Amino acid sequence: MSSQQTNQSLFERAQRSIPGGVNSPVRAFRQVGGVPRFIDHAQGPYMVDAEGTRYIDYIGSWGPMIAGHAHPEVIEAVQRAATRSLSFGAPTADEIDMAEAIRDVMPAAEMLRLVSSGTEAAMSALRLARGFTGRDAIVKFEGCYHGHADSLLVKAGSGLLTFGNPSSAGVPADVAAHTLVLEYNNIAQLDELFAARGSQIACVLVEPIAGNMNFVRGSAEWHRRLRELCTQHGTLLVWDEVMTGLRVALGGAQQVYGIRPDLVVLGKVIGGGMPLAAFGGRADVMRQLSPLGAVYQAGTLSGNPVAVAAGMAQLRIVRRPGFYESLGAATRRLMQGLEQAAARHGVPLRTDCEGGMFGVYFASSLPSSYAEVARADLEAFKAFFHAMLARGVYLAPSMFEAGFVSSAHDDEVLEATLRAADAAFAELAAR
Ligand code: HOZ
Repeated sequence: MSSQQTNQSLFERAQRSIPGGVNSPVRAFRQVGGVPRFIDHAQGPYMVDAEGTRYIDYIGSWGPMIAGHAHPEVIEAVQRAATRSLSFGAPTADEIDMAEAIRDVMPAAEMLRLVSSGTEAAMSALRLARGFTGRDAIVKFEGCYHGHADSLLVKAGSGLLTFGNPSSAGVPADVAAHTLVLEYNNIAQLDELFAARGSQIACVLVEPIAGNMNFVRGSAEWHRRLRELCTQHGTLLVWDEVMTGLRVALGGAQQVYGIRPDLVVLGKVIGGGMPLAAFGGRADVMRQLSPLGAVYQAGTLSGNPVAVAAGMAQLRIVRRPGFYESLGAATRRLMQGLEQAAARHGVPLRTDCEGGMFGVYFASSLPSSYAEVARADLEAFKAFFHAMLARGVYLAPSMFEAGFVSSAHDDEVLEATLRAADAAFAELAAR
C-alpha cells in the first residue's frame, strides 16, 4: 500500500477514468454521501480499505460471500482450477456436477444453464419464457430488481393495465411497452391483471423475498395466488433467486415458501464470489434452448472452470449439516440486538431476516411494498450508516439494499457490531 493512497485520493483519481468513480452505481455512496471505501483485501467477516482501516462487512459482495471472505477451501479450489487454465470454451465434468448439485438442493431446477451474471441469467430466462409461450408481455413488480436488461428497467405505466415506461435513458419505449409493473404483495392487482390479460403474459418475474428495495417478504398468500394464476393462464412463474438462492435457506425461498416456480434465476452464492450465475427450471421449458430448441443463448465464459470451482467449493461448505441453522441464528441475534439497542435510545427501528439475509428499516412497521420502504426515515438511515462506518461496521450504503451475514460472523463479531450500534443509536438520539 502506498502511503499516499487514501480513499479520497483514490476516489478523485477514479472519477477521472471511471464514470462516477465506480463500476456499479450503488458503490458511489450517492444516497448516503461521503467517500466510498476502496477495498484492498478482505478476510472472513472483515474488509480492509486502502488506508488500512478494517470494517465488519455486512454486504458480503452483495450476497455471494456466505462463508466469509477468502475462505481457505474456496481459495484452494480456485488456485487448483487456475493451474488447469482459466477458460476452455468447451464443456467440463465440473459443470455437470454443478447442475446436479443445484438440482439436489432446488428440485425446480430440473435442468440448468450457467452464465456469468444475474443480469444475463434474468435476461435469458425472459427470452426463454417468451420463446416457450409465444407471448411478448411480461410482468414484474415495483421495487424488484432483476439486473439491467432493457425489458427490466421499466416502471409502471399510467394505469394498472397499461404497459410500462423505461426507468433508464437508453431503453426504447417499444421494448418497455411489453413490461407490466404491479405493486409487490398486492393480490387484487394480480387478479385484475390476469382477468384482463392473462392469455398475453409470457411470464411473471419476481424476487420471492425482495432484496433490492431493502428486504421485503412476499406474503405466502400473495405467492400462492400468483402460482395459481400463472398455472391457470399458461404463464411461466420465474423466481429470481439471485439473492435468496442458497442464502435464505439451502433450497432458497422455494424451500421457505414450499412453492415451485417454472423457472429460477440464480447467481451470487452459487459462484462463491466469482462471476457465475444460472437459470434453470422445468425440463420441457429448458429444452427450448439452443442447441435443442429455437431460443438462442450463448456465452464464451459461461460455465467458466475457475468460477465453477469456486462455486462448488462454497456449495460443499454450505451443504454441511447445521450451516443454515447457525447462520439464521446469528442473523436473528443481530436483528434482535439492533432492535433492542434502538429501543434503548428511543429510535424507531424494525428489522426482518431469513437465513443470512436481513433488512433494517427506520420505521415503526415492516414494509410490504416499495412505497412503504420509501417512506422510511432516510435521514436517520444516513446518520446511522455513517455512525456505524466510523465505528468500523460497513453496511449497504443505501436504504434500498438488503444486508448479508456470513458464517464467519461469530459471536465476537456480532457483539462488536452491537456495541457500535448502541453508540450509533445514542448519537442519532442526540441529533
Ligand atoms: N446490484 C447490486 C445491488 N443490489 C449492486 C452490485 C454491486 O455494486 O456490486
